Amino acid sequence: MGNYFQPEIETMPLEQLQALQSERLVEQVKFVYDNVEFYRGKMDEAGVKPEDIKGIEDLHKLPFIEKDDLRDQYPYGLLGVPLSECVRIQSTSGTTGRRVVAFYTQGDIDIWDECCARAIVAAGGTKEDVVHVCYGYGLFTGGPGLNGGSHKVGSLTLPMSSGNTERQLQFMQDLGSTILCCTPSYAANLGETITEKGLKDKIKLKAGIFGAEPWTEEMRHNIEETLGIKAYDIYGLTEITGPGVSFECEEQAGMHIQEDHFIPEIINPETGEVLPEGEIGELVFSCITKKAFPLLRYRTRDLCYLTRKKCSCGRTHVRMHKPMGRSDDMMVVKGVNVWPSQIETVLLNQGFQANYQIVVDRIGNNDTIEVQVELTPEMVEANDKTVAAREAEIVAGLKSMLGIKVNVKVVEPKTIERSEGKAKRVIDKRDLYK
Ligand code: DLL
Repeated sequence: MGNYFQPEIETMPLEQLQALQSERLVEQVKFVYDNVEFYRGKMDEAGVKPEDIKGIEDLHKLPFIEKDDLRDQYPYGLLGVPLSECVRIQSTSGTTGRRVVAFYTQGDIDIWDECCARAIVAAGGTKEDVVHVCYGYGLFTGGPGLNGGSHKVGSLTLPMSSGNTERQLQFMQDLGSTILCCTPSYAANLGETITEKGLKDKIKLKAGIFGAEPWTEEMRHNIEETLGIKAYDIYGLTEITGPGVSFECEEQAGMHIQEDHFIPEIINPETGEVLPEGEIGELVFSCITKKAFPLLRYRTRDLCYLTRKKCSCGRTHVRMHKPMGRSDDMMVVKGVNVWPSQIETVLLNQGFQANYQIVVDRIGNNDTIEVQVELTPEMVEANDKTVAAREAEIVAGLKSMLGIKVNVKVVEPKTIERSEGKAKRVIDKRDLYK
């Protein structure tokens, strides 16, 4: 049997859960129709009135919301409450051109904390634990989310944020951290350093809650082995709330979605048709309790499938398989969401043409990203800058656009292989979606 933060909700019989979802959905649809002009417009355009939505069986009638809608409505167009009711914003990682700003009321923060608390308790957390959070703090949701969840559980929270491995390890030993929260690649890094320094006997970690990027079962085994812990997956996205939209229980067999707050659907990404349980497609979420940023039928672009097979932990909430790919070309590199179009924008702004290639790899536990771009014939003729100077300019442009260091190689014209069909601009050697 499982460890629960709120057993009455987490193990609620399906029929009761669906009745609760229906009630909340009906209320939420009316709320967004009345309070968000953009939604009213979308629903009117689709010919759907709030009274047409009588329960979850009518969810499919609502129009989808896409990332481009969020961009077009930046920053306030999707607010469901007056700005004075909002107490926080969070934002997606390092993506200037595609930045999404999500707003929270205090009630929304409470819901988010509750979801993260459920994840921590599912990983065995209690008020006796020391929760070591080295997800980034700030606009990124990782740090604030797990921090809030840990407070709610009553654990001692170490708000370490990311980086400075020496200090992480020192605090881990001195303060007896028992639950580690960070990206799986950073956990693997910590594991490697702990092994190198022979510190395994000096740390007390028992569990880790890792997410924000794709990771494989091999990585899980490696992390569990080097850190001597049980490693739990956690999923979420800024638009929906941040981490805690779903999380693993002790069965480590898919992530339970917090269905009392978020209704999931799986759709065919080409046609938008809702797919039956078990089929792989794009994950879509409707937020039925949040008020400041109440997205309905938001297309995540993450590909996976859902299962309602009974889980022996006792939770009745549906499980999602870990993301198996994307229906767009977003990559998560060093924990940061990166779109090839952002890289192209930087290159074109600096006078290059779209003859480039992006190579993503993982050396040890660290992601690397290299951009190769051809000089244009005009640049060769003008001969007014060295290749090194051009490379430095692109590195700086990409750092400012993405927030991460990208290696850049400027090459001679016509040296990057031309494709006969759709250009293959991205080579991702990591093979993380398995
Ligand atoms: O990454 C929220 C988060 C923080 C989740 C900490 C878990 C832990 P965003 O920066 O908005 O939010 O990125 C969301 O990251 O659509 C997925 O593509 C990817 N992602 C998040 N969690 C996982 C996971 C946070 N466990 C995007 N496995 C999502 C695979 C994940 N991909």
